[in-house]
Amino acid sequence: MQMTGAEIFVKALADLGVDIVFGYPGGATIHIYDALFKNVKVRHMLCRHEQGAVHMADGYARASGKTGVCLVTSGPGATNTVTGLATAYMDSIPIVVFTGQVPTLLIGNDAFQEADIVGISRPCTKHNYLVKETKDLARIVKEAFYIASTGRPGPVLVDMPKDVLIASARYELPKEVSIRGYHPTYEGHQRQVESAMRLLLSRERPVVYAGGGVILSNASAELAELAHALSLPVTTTLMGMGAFPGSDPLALGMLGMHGTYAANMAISHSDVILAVGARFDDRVTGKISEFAKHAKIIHIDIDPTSIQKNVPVDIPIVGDVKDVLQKMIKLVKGKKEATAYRGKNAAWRGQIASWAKTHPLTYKPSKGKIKPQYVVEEIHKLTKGKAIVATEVGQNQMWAAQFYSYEQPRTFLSSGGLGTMGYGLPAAIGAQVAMPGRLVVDIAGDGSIQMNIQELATAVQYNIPVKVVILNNGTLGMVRQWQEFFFDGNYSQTCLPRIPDFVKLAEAYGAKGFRATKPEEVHDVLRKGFAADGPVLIDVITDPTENVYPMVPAGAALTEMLLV
Ligand SMILES: Cc1ncc(C[n+]2csc(CCOP(=O)(O)OP(=O)(O)O)c2C)c(N)n1
Repeated sequence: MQMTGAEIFVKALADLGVDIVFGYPGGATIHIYDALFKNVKVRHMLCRHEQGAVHMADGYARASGKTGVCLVTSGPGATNTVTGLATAYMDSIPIVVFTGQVPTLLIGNDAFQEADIVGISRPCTKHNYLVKETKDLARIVKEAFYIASTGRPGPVLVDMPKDVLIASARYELPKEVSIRGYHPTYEGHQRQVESAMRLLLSRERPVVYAGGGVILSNASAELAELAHALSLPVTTTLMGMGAFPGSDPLALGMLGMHGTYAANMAISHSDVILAVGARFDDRVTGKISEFAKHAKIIHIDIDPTSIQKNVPVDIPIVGDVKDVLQKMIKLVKGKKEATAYRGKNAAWRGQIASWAKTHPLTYKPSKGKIKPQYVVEEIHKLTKGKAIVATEVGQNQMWAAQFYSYEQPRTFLSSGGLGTMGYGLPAAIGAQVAMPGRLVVDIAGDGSIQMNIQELATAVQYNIPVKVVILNNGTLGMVRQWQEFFFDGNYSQTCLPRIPDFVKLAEAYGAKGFRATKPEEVHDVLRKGFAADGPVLIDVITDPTENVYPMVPAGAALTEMLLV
């Protein structure tokens, strides 16, 4: 049967099981919108900004493990997705962004609303396509989903010229996908796995350094099993929060610039590191020549190019984290070597426990002022640690990582790699769409929330009951903190004057607004806000002078932490 490109596109989405598309229409995609109007299978959520739409697709993907989908028009619609693409690219999140394009004949002619989005997005997508013929459309849609979700996941962009969407062709969705030169390695090499285990068991001061790859490969259960079999202390990156239960006695919390004292000391004094689905980001390593100087490094990653990229690795294992951990578990499970090893590293665990005891994550309460850490602790108490938490970027993000204990994967959604202010609210909406039964909280800063606050309108339109908690310190807190520490307190452009009345703003959008200005109000205001129906914004006026500790100054070694 002949169908238009627009109809083929929508049918392909339906046949691939896409249940929701986050998007914003325009002239180049108007035929698709007409086809969507007539298709009942694919829901469309109308966002208020294309950047919001991509972050929603991204939050949907992080919370559910499914691929998120975004649809925008050509030109400015397409360029507005770039920050969202780069955000997903840095954090290896599977999304597919579909863009409209001017008619093929006009490409390169400075046509109205033309942008070379394939060129622009090349460095921040895993792959991208310009569809040249209607007959290729269904195949390309299928390939895009395949590439986004396999191997090291990532964003894929498909650019669709208007004439391709108008012309007709037969609908043929291929059964299988095969792409020349693209064959991710899933199975870890058995002999490498064996040498890794030999190395690990020969050492006494092990640390597991777990990243977002553990979550992406759904390998949290395996990580816990291996760690428990050998009593391995586990530290996670920001992206790895929830990959290992925060309350587990073996959990050290986050490492790196704002990591715990115990995690940073353990990494610095370890003699072997098992890096699992992590990429040795500079926020994690600090001064690279000082990083884990005494340790041999085993690195498991599905992406061979991320191994040896930042640090020399002694035993590389390319493969799916889940497969490799399963192989490792097989080698030690129930074996007497495992029991012996738990004895062998006991002294080390004792040392780590004493580090954790001398410098726990803490803050000084101050009379009359609301401490942001306290707010996060209260959110944790009230949600019993079961919420899905999205964050914006800055101090709010770090406190959300430090003072909420994440017990399960896919419960902490944050822009780790790119550090995108404005990510949290749309990501929270996307997560709530994916997980309608869960409580989803966006922990926000007063600066970041203003970057995509228009998406409150989307939440209200579709009655998405996200709860936004603004840690309102009246400043661009994280930058202000750097100015205080490293620029003699020259607070250049970090004081945010004219902050809107967030409660009134929430109400103007049709959401509910609450406010706490004193410590004794925090608990009740949060309780009321979380219990209220629909989208809610809770403005908490916090101490503007509060800083995030510990802090490893940029370029310093992990042992050179500034402590409270
Ligand atoms: C889009 C974008 N612009 C600028 C920055 C640089 N930046 C990092 S943290 C920060 C301050 C964030 O302020 P706020 O949202 O109020 O959060 P707080 O640090 O006060 O919790 C800024 C400006 C960024 N990360 N992203």
